[in-house]
Amino acid sequence: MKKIIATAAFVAMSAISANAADKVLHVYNWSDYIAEDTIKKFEAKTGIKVTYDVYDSNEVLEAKMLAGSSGYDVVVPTSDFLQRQIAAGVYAKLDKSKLPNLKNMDPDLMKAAANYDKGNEHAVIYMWGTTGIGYNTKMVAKRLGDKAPTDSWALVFDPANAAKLKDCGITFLDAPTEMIPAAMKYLGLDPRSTKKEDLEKGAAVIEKVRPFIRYFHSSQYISDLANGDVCVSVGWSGDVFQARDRASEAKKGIEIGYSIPKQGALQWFDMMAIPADSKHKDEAHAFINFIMDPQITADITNYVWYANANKASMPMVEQEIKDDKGIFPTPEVKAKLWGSKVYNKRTDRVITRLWTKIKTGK
Ligand code: SPD
Repeated sequence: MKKIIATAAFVAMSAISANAADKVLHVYNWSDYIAEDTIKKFEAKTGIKVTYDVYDSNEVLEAKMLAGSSGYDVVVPTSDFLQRQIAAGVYAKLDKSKLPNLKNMDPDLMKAAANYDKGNEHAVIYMWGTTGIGYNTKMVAKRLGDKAPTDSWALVFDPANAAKLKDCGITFLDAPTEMIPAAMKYLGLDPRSTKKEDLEKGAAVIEKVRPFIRYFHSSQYISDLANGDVCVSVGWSGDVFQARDRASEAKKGIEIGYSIPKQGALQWFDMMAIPADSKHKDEAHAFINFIMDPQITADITNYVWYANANKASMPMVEQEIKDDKGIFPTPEVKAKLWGSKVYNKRTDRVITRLWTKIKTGK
């Protein structure tokens, strides 16, 4: 009898472990965008084994999504890219009955995200931020004086300033739909304009400072700013704060600042979504729901320095982060932020052509 029970227990255990081993999830997220232990905690809680890959460009993610059969179950496009990918049928509708933690989300921010995804049917906010300027306070002051316009897009788009900063290193995001509108705003144009002539004027601003730009890249600047290898980066809020944090831990006297330029800046939402061809939709829902756990979201914000949209997580977010106006801007600054524009194919082609010319000179 004992032997039968032992055999039955063994069979049951093997079934459980075979089941757990079967449960897998493929996540594709931005680089430097999750706490060290988030995935481990999810695996321990659910028994689902996660493969976690990273990217640093919406264009790269979009190419994979439009090609299909990416193999990914959860991806994190920015709201504007999300919208046109939804229109292309890339994403599955969320089954909200599997997302009880939706109750933790900030209704105002989810309403803002609904401008890109009607009824929040396909996606949930992961983190949000702004695209501004990260700078090495001492290196910039040495070249431009104490009155350096670190609060203005003129710091990087005025050739007189950019020329003086060339030797210490200026970097731009390799993100045409963010850089060209920022240059348009510097000129006093509507950064959301889709008029060809406005986009061309913005691109011309960047072409003029092109000789002074060290590189166009969307993740390398974190370590380069932190190490003093570059002095000014147009970058994403949390990434610049990560650079600041690394610099202060290294104790080499490098101080990094982040500014949302006085003319205004882009505010964006990165959204968790499930590709329509995902083979692990239950696991994907479990992951999205897990991320919306208030403590898990707070841990991520505390690690990556990005604002989240999870109201219930706020008591667990470090005070230093909640108080930082570069992460959670004041209402006055918020009023100057603009939302990502969703470009149609024609405008997208114009932007791609202008960007290629900026980067290659052709
Ligand atoms: N390292 C994480 C960067 C996340 C940036 N999201 C992209 C926003 C694009 N507007």
